[in-house]
Amino acid sequence: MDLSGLKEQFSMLYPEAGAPFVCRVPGRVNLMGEHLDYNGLTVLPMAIDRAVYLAFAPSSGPTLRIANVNTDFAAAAFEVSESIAPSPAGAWENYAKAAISGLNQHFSVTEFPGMDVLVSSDLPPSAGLSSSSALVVGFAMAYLAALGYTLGEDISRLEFAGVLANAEHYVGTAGGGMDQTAILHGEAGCATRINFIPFQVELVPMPKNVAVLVCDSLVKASKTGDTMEKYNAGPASCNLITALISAHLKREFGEEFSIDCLGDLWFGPLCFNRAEVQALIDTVFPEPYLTPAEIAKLLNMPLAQVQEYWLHAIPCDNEGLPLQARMRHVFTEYYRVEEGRDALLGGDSTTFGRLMNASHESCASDYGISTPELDTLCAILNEAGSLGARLTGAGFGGAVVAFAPVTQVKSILDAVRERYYGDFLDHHGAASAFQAHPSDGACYL
Ligand code: NG1
Repeated sequence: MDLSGLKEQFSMLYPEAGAPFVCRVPGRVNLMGEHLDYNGLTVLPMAIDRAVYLAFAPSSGPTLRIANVNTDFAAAAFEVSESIAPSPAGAWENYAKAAISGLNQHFSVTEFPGMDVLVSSDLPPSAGLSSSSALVVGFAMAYLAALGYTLGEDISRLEFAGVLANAEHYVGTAGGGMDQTAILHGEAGCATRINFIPFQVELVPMPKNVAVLVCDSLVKASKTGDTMEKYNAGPASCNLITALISAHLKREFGEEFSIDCLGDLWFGPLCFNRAEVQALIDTVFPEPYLTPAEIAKLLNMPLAQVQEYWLHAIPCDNEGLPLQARMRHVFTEYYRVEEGRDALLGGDSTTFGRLMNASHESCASDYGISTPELDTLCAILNEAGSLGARLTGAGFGGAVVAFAPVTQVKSILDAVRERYYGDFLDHHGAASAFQAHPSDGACYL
């Protein structure tokens, strides 16, 4: 990134502003643990060497002006206040509004500083590499500085990540805290194993003999409209599964036995082991599907209430809701994260690759978040010599991640360029397949 060029552009755009500060906020690729974070279950992503850069300077009034070097994202301005109304869904300034609203609330801000910001990025948007969370973290870092607070002193990186994970719900997605945490805690050469109950980060050194490849399917997974609804069906299904398990636990063991999220099965007061969780799942979900009427009966609730709480957000076909498969994904994926972490620590990239393939299969068959393009990319990567490949991030488009022997990076990327971008898509997408290096987390430069 040409930082002096970015600063010059900033000064031309905002001639009355002072010399800008700059922060670098990386994207992340998730290596293992998809759709687990909002369940309070462990994930294993890494921050990458592609990032969003923000040049920013505080201004005197309470106005925030933002612009992007990429003119697909139109310049915008809004007043900072106690309650900032969102722009229409999909507008990129909502990420700034999300970050600022979150910090205003966290710090109980009453005097609102303004700010001028220019954004530049080499992180592909809507590719499952967390460009949206990188923006939220970046705007928050800039606003934190405008408020006169210091990251790491006035608020820890972990607390900051937690505040911003909730703040991002402002844009309408019901995501967990994986992205913001990975982006803020990355370290060169390491993956980050993120635990949510309790909230903590473990750095896991990556094996030296393996390269991480990222290939964008070029099917945009921007979380607006349709894709946001598809994404939010995941958290809604898991909330419903949680309610059904809670109802069962209460019936079996008494009123005090309930869980708030699926992670509580392992990490809450119950502290179940693998066999106990498996037995519970087999009991509560003996059949692949549950109809709305069966759900209402199990929850001892009127159907209308079940509809209002959960079903409006979850697509349901004639057979009912495939809750058994959704739960199977959460269960098996959680153990793949733990086995994957051990494999990385042991330098066993072959085992990790095998787990990646199993994870992709589970995301596709049990969680229903893959696409023909993502499946094709994974197949091409494996046929070309990868150790394993899987979709990464929310799914429904976006990118896949693969492990490759370091000696085969070029031949594998060439195969993807020829067979996926060439034959399959008939598109010039050479720059969309690249090696990603585990990198440091967000920082002020
Ligand atoms: P991406 O791939 O950045 O859209 C989303 C969620 C994560 C997580 C993953 C699936 C947001 C901001 N991010 O990530 O919390 O649930 O999907 O593992 O909602």
